[in-house]
Amino acid sequence: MVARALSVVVAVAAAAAVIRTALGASYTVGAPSGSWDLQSNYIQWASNMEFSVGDHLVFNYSRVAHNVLEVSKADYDSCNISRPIATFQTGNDTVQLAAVGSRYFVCGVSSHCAAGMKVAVQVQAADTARQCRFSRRGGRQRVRCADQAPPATASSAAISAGVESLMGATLGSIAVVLMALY
Ligand SMILES: [Cu+2]
Repeated sequence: MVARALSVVVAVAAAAAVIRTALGASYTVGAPSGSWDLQSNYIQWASNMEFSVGDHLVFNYSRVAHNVLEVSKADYDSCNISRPIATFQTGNDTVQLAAVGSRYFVCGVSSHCAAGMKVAVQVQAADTARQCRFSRRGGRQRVRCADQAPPATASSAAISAGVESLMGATLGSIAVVLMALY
């Protein structure tokens, strides 16, 4: 019974991941337990996430206390803030993840980077990610994977708003279908 419920949850989560990819997801750095601050563990935060091309990061912070510098890997590793690739300092900054590869961000205020205020993200191609479903029957674990569809290209705010309400309905019906199957 528990295993059955779990496999439904996993399947719905996989479906959500697909829709997320098609829309381009928004990730607030440090959320939900924190934001861009001196308390959060960003290595742990990023390890729970999968970033795809088309997603974006949001940095929320007090602009008098912090900023956001995008830097090279070498400068990320050494906390060198003297030659940023880009500087963000509004307190509510959106950074597009437009290409595959690694991105590195640090706080450029005082010694905040050395204190752990730094985050690295690995951005994957949206159309090569796979969704997998795990289930267990008769003591054997089964994994079924399917390739995701390429992401939609249209992404205006108006379209996103419409799709999001549609998304809720779609997820609901997927959950109902799965519960009927099991
Ligand atoms: Cu800071």
